[in-house]
Amino acid sequence: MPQRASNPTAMHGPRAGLDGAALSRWIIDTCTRSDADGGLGFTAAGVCAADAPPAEDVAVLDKWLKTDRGTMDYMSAQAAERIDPTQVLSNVQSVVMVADRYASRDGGIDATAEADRADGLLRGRVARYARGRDYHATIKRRVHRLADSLRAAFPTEAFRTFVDTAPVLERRFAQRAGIGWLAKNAMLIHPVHGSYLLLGGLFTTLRLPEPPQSEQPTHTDHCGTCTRCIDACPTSAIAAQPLAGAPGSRPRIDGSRCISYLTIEHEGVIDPALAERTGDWVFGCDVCQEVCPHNSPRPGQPDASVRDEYTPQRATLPILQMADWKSADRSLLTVSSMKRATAEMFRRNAALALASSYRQTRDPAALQRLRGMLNDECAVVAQTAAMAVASLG
Ligand code: B12
Ligand code: SF4
Ligand code: SF4
Repeated sequence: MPQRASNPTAMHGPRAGLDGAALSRWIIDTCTRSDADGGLGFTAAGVCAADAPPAEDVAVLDKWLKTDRGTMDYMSAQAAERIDPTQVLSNVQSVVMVADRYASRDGGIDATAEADRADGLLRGRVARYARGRDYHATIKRRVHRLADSLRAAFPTEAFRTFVDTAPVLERRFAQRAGIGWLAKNAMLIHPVHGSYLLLGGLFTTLRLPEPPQSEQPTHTDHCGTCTRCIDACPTSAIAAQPLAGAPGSRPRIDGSRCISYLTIEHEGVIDPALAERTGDWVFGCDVCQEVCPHNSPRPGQPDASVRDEYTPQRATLPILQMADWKSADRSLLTVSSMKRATAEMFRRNAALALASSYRQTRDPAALQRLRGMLNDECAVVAQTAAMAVASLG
């Protein structure tokens, strides 16, 4: 059942004099209480010290920035801030991390996308996180409410909120704050809620003690010997080879091979060896989460709710039409995080999805449309179409 976001009961700030562990508890309780009960309706929340990452994490980030970041130059531009939270907020002491669940456990059975296909149009899939309203706005609005109420109670303290919007290692802080463990597919996984979680939080100069282990447990790694995500990743982006010298057996993600990067972040022509493996994904990719046993249904265990804002509006996009998209067509997507990709990127992604569709179905409409893209006004799209046609032999 979706959780209702409308007509929330007014949220009350912390009572005067509240501090220490009691204040941390008030924050966690307020974040996770439902909107109807005057809370912020997050699936999970936690607090931790705003410490710098340990040396092994810095080594992983360093290696990632050197070899795995592709064209994500914004990541290296703010590397120093990512490993030193005081550069993001001066004198920061603590972090509040929150997580919103955006999809239910479905064991990889994508019923919403399947339902879309009933109209017979050729369709490409959108990753689950981008199917509803833009999570940046959804999470930020509620983290701002928390910051406002704390600011009113502690006017001399400073607060800085973030949802992908500041150079913060969000997964690491979410793990430190007891929300889950960092898994082999790089995702932060909650032992009960799985990995279909989006993160946000705030830095503050307030000192918030971490609640005792009984209330905010540190989750151990529940990946064990499983390698499903590594085996299933279509582009082998999850490097089976762990980083030399790093402790444990965790692999790292080569961001430059990830379909999420290729379809959303990368603006140029995609390496042909990878382009043939993007399948029907036209915005993001969920394969390493679909195969993860922690996202499978658990018979007899009720599934936590997903907020109304994440109700899918577009689980798929019609690729024959998308092949013609101009900037104005993206206005369809302004309330979703899909607005991040340009019209040219959508046309390029449509070309790859048309080729994939033709490989699967031999539908002549897909090949005909792909050939029509050879003269696209954008050189990247035209080159992609040429490469895709050539790959079909
Ligand atoms: C850049 C980025 C991407 C890039 C690179 C992904 C990546 N794996 O790094 C691309 C575009 C590929 C991407 C894809 C996706 N992303 Co993204 N992305 C980010 C962003 C902006 C920065 C991540 C980052 O710092 N990467 C650099 C690596 C090195 O950092 P890291 O993965 O966090 O790893 C740290 C630790 O885990 C540890 N570590 C990692 N590996 C290892 C290995 C060893 C041996 C050791 C010791 C330590 C260690 O060290 C690192 C430094 O502390 C964050 C938001 C943010 N500000 O954090 C969202 C974020 C990570 N993305 C998110 C999502 C939802 C996705 C996708 C699922 C979207 C989709 N469906 O298409 C995919 C998932 C791909 C995947 N399996 O990781 C969510 C993840 C939520 C969650 N439950 O984990 C975030 C947190 C956004 C948010 N606000 O919710 N993303
Ligand atoms: S999101 Fe897709 S391409 Fe990226 S690591 Fe996961 S399975 Fe591989
Ligand atoms: S698929 Fe297996 S190895 Fe990968 S994240 Fe899930 S439990 Fe861990």
